[in-house]
Formats: sequence, C-alpha cells, structure tokens
Amino acid sequence: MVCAGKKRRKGNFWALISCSLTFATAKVKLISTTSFLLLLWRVVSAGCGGGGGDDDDEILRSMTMPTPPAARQLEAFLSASRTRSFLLACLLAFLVKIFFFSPISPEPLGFPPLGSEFINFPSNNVLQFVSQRIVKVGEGYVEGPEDICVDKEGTIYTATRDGWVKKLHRNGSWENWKFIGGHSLLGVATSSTGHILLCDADKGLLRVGEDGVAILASHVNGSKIRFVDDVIESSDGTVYFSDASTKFGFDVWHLDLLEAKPHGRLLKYDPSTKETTIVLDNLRFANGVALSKDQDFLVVCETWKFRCLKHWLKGEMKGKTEIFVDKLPGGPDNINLAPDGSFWIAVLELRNNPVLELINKSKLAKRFVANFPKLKSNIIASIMRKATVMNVGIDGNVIKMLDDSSGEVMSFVTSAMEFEKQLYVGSLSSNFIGKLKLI
Ligand SMILES: [Ca+2]
Repeated sequence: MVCAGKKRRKGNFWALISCSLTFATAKVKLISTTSFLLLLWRVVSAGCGGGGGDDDDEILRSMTMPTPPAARQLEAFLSASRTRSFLLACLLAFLVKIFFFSPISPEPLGFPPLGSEFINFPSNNVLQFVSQRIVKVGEGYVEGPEDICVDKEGTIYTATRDGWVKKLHRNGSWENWKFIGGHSLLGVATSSTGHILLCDADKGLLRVGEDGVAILASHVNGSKIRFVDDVIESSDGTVYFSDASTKFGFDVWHLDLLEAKPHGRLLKYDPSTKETTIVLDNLRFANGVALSKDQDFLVVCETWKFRCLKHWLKGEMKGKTEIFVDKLPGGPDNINLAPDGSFWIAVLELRNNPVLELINKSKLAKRFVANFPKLKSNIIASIMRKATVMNVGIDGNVIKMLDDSSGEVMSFVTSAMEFEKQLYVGSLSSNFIGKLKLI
C-alpha cells in the first residue's frame, strides 16, 4: 500500500512537471499566476494525500491497529507532506513564470570600467543652488521636458509628458504651442523649413508647424519603428534619428536595460524621396543624435554601452563608424552641439549602483526583476538620484563636467543645450527646465 502510494505520488509529480511544461510551451498567458498556483496546488495535493483528507482516512483505516502515537505521527507526516507539496508547486509555478512567461530574454551586461579621464573630474554640484548659477525655468508648467532646442529667433522648444510642444519666448513667457497627445514625446530639433522635428516614441518621427502635424516616418523596411528617441536635421534636409529599441517601447524602456541586447538603430529620413533607411543597427539603446559643426560626422549615443559613436558622413572615412567617447561615468542620453563645436551630453546615473550592477551580471536576477513591478520601479528610482552633464570637445576629450551629486535640484537629466552662454537642462523627472549660467 505504501509502495503504491509512492508510485502514485511519483506519477503525479511527473504529471505535474508535464503539466507545467505544457502550460509553458503553449504560452497560456490568460491564466493568471494565482489561478495557476491553485491548479498546481490541487494536483499536488491530490497526488500526495491532500485534497480534503479522504485519502488520509483511507490510509489510516487500512493500517492494522495503529497505536495513537503512530497515528499522530502519520498525520504529522501527511501534514508536512502537504506543506512540502504546496511549496514545491509554488516553486515550480514561480520558475515557470520566471523562465517561460518572462517579458525579457536577457544577457549579462558588464559595465565598462570608468575612463581614467573622468576620475579627474570630481563632483562639483554646480547643478545645485549652492552654485547660485542655476534657476528653475517654467516650474510647474513643463512636466518632464526630455529635450530642448532653440530656433534662429531664440525661441526655445520642449515637449512635455502632457502631450504638448511648448515654446519659451524671448520675453520669458510660455506658450502651449501644439498639442500632440500621449506622454511619449521626446527629442526635438529645428528644421530649415521652419518646422520643429519631434520624436514621438510611439507614433514616429513628426513634423510640427503652424500648418499642422505630419508623420514623416513610422516604419522602416516594412516594420514599425517602436521607440523614436532623438533627431537632428542636416543642412541638406536629411533627417537623422534614433530608434532606441526595436523590441521595447517607451513605457517599458527599463526592460531594454535588463535585456541588454542591441535592439537600437540609427535611421535616416530623406525628405526628397520620403524614404527611411537604416544607417546603423545593433546599438544598445540608440539615444541622442547630433551633427558636428562642419557636418562631416554625426554622433549617436549608445546608452547601455556607456559610449557615443562617431559616424562619418564625408571625407575618406565616409560611411565608417568609430568610438567618439567611451567608458563614460553613466549612460549617455541626449547630445547637443554647442556653439563652439563641442558637445553637451546628458549622462544617466547607472554606475555606483551595487544592486543594478549585481542584477546586470545574472540572467536569473534579470528575469526575476522583470516580473516584479515594484523591483523595476526601484531600479528606475535609483537612476534618478543624480544629475550629470558633460562637455566634450570635437576630439572626444572631456572639457568639463557639471553635476548634482544627490539630485537635490535636478536628477534623471536627459539633455543639455547651450544658447547665449546659458545651459538649458532637461529632465524626465523635473517639472522645470534648469537654466545655468556658463562661466
Ligand atoms: Ca533621449
């Protein structure tokens, strides 16, 4: 009887495994985790003597004259068995969810060592009020201004989380200029046509003007562009823009960080043919895009690689790509050309984060985190605790770095744009634009 019970439990155990794999293979995502757990619990309980106690009574009755202590021991054993079975079911369900229902297929992402040149730039907190050089512009009026640009008249533009493209006029007044909708408006750039080029991560590359809003590019090679991030127009009208990830959209950008695979691309829109083509692919989160002053090369930031690439557009190196700057103190976001030909790069705080570095080394940890929204939000919060912008020369050498080491005034800074000796700093976590007097 005992052997038969063992065989039955063993058989049900493999049936349980088979059941789990069947669920996983079929991708039955409509079954909630809770109902799945209950299902497994019932299967295991039935197989191991649980499920209401009828089998327990039968086993007890089949025993010949059990002594009261032996019966108590058997009850204790069965109770412990049910507990173990339940825990086993939970573990299996958990593993199935982690490995087969995970939103990511990760690979380890080793952070490159910090470049020696950055060690010579200790924290200065210039972006804090203590410097008496930074002021908040448009506080409460601009929610999450990710990027900033300025036109020939000196009017400043930004796009905000409430779906507006907003203008800051020279007289200091703000204007809700054009309503686009959604919350995924990112990079902005001026166009020689008088329009503003706008990255709507979800909808695509847009052209915004007094004559309305037009979608310039939403597909490339027949597939949807999933995550339009930053844009720049060259003097011949060609528009270069980044597609941060072909797999994850703006709302789940952190999954691209956890997956750490090269889903990003640099794209090109030709206004004469209205065609969009791929310039570079296999980038680990293609982010900021900027042209050099002579427009002989462009720079595209590869956030998860802590580097920016230089792609040559003219000369002997035309069509070739090389590293512009790497081993950065964080992940580069947007990049903008400064009047003197150097570049301003906003840097996301990804280093000095032991938890993030530990997670990045383990596929299992990544899958685990990706399944728990609370853990994901903790990672995002950890990226928002500091602000860093850096000025890099045309040769890739660092000229200056400005920061807010504790996020007292600004954090999660995504762009820095210089205009008339002032640095305008945008952030996805601020409700203002930081304006810093450069000296
Ligand atoms: Ca960006």
